[in-house]
Amino acid sequence: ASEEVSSIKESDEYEYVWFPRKITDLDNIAHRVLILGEELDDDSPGSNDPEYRKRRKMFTQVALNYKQGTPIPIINYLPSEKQTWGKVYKKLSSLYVKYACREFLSNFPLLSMYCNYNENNIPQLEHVSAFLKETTGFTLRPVAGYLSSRDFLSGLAFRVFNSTQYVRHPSLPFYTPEPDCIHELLGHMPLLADRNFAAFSQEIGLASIGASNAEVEKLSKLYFFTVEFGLCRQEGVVKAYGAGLFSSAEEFEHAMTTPEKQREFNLEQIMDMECKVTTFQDYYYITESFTDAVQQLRQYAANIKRPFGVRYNPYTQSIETVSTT
Ligand code: TIH
Ligand code: FE2
Repeated sequence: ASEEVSSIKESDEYEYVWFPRKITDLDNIAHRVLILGEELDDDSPGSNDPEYRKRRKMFTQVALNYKQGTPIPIINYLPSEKQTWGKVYKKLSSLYVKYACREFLSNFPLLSMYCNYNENNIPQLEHVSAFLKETTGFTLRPVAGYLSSRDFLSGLAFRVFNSTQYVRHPSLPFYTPEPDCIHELLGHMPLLADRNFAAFSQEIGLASIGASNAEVEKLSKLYFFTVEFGLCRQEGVVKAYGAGLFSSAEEFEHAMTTPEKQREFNLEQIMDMECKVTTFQDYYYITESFTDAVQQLRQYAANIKRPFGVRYNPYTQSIETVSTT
C-alpha cells in the first residue's frame, strides 16, 4: 500500500499522504484500530469481565478477516446481548417519537420491515448493508473498534460505512464510551438510508482524501458535531439527527431537555471544541436543516488546500484525482 500523493501543509512543504484509491484498498485500513476490543482501557465497561473480553476477541477476528465485497458474517448473538439490545431499544423508542427528526422517523419503520429491527432481534450487518445498498448505495464493513479519523472518513468517500458488530457491556446500557452495534444500528443506519444524508456523508469523506492531518482533524470535528451529535430545527422545533444521541438514552434525554446546552451551528466554534467520548458533550449544535449543514461543509471543503481535486467514480468504485493547476 504505497501509492502516495502530496498535499500541502500550512508551511507549504509537501506531506505525503496515502489514501485508498479503490474500494478494495479499504482492506488495508481495517486493522488500524485505535482501541482494540481486546485491549480495553482499564476504566472501560467490561474491561474486568473475562467472558466479555473473550467475546470481543471473536468480533475482532471477524473484522480483521473481512475482505471487501464478501458477505459480512452472520452473528449468533447471545441471550445476554439480545437482552441488552431489547432494553436499549425499548427505552430509546419512546424518545424517538418525541425528539427524532422526520428523516429518522420515516426510515425507522423501513428497517423494521426489511432488516428485522425489533425489540427481540439484533439486526445483522449483512442484511442492513444489502438494504442500504438498494436505498442509497451505502454498504457496511465490520470493524474491530475506533478507526483513526482519517481512515474512518476515507471509507465514507466510497459510501462505505465502517461498523462495529459487538454489543456494549450490559453494565452500562444507556451510555457507552465506545461505539457498538447498537450505536451503529439505531444511530447511524436510519439516516444512511436518507439520500441527502448519504450524499453529505460521502462529501465529508471525499473532502478528507489527501488532506493534511490538521484538515482531517477539523473535518472529524465537523462530522462529530453534525453526524454524531447534531440537532436541527423542524417546523420551529429542535429535533435530533445525531447518531450518538439516537443510541444513548441518557445523553439523548439530556441534550433535548437542556436548552442551555443547545447552540446555533457555528463552524468556527465547532473547530475549537473538544470531541468527548467518555462524557456528554459541552454543547449540541443546531442547523436549520441537513441542506444547511451540507452547504456549510461545501464552503469549508472548498478551502482545503490540496494540489489536486478528487471525485468518486461509481463505475469503477475508485477515487480519481484531477489536476487543479
Ligand atoms: N455514547 C454512545 C452510546 O452510548 O451509544 C456511543 C458513541 C461513542 C462515540 C460516539 S457515540
Ligand atoms: Fe458513530
